[in-house]
Amino acid sequence: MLGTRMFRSLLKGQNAASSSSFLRMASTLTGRETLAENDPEVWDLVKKEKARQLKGIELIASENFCTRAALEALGSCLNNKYSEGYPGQRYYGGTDVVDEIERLCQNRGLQAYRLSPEDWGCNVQPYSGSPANFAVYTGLLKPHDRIMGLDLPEGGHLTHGFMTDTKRISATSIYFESMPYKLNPATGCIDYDRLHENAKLFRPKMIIAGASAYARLIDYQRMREISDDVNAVLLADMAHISGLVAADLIPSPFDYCHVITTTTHKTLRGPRSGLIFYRRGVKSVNKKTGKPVMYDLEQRINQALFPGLQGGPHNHAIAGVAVALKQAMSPEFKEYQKQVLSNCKTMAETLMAKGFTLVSGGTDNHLVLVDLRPKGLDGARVETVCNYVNITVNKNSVPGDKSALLPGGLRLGTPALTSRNLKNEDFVYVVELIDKACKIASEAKEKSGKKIADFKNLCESDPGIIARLDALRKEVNEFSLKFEMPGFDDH
Ligand code: DSN
Repeated sequence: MLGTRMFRSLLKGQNAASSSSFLRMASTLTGRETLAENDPEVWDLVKKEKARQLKGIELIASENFCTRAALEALGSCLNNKYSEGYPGQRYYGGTDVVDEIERLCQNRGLQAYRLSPEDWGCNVQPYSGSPANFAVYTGLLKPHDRIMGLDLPEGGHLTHGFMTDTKRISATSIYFESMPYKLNPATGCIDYDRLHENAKLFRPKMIIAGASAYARLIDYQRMREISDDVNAVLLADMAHISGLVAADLIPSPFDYCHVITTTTHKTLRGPRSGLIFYRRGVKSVNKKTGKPVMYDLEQRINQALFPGLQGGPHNHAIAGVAVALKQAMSPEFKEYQKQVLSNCKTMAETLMAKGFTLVSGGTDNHLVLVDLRPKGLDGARVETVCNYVNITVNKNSVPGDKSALLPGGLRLGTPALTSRNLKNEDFVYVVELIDKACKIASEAKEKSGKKIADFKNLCESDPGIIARLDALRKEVNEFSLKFEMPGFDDH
């Protein structure tokens, strides 16, 4: 953990490793040199990024600050080991230890979500969420089978089948036929009735329940009813909310879905990786014979992942995920996730009190989606101003947007700052800072006109705007540096 003190020493020490030590080490490399000694250029960039994270306000809803313990596993000798295959069935020697690690991670994955190994299995090898999703599609679908996912501009994810009128963008829309489902424009929530109607016409083989910019809870029971009605597999991509599900604070996709994927670095707060959970055991009973019909998801998904799509598992990431999953079973983690939700409610209420419009009118999870259009603003301009003042956010499309390049919304999440121990009153102040950034954006827009390029130029050249940006950045930095950050002291 570190705050202002370490930040100052980071800034002072930025060029500490001399070029002569670099040359000496380069000619007699033992492999035991520090990064600072061996590659000061990369070391300085790492420290620069650490300083950016420390002095900034991190509001990207999918980001978090991984713990030091999990990062230690990630930076360990486990990086060195090849182990294609699965525990007990590898293509290389020397895999006894990584077998233990992978089994430990699998078991912790099941425990963290309160699953029995008779009913569920867990593949811990996906390199991240997109490869996890693609492995599920590859294992369970034939090329050109049909899928339905929440449309990307309405809060879905690229890998849920995104395509435009003119182009198939995601490989999931190239290799499979995708039809999106949408939000109800009146409520900003998923339109389950329309999804059901369209599913009956489109007859998808798979329906995907999951989102990357949706502030409400998903009705998995309803989605399962729709999936059963059209005989589709129900996949939940819980990447954004997997920490909240582990903490048992929101409805669990495990109650209704056949397969569940997740990344491990968002609300779950582990290193970057992915997990796939699949049902196993008895699927149904054959009415004629009375014999049990078993799920066949395990073999199909495991084979699709390896050897179908991936090579050697990232054993260092798997170990880091195991550490994060153990943390996710602790009472502290539950308290952390409660605070993530509470902070998000405070952020939503404070934004609305300041006249901001939220898609769906609020939040039930870790993020809010702000519709900036009623304020005469857009996500691109506000993101630009926020960037100048070290508030990290992302522009996001909101329902009804015409342009993907100039979307009307802003996505804001609480997981990362809550890991720095910000509480409700701190989020009231964070909203003050966002509001100030929006006011600067409004003024700069008025002065610069329609083009976003002119807006950026003005932010870099207008003395009045620059002075306001500088003042706000100072306020942001002074506030952020009060809070410690998980991870290593200096990198
Ligand atoms: N890039 C992630 C997000 O920001 O939601 C999704 O993969």
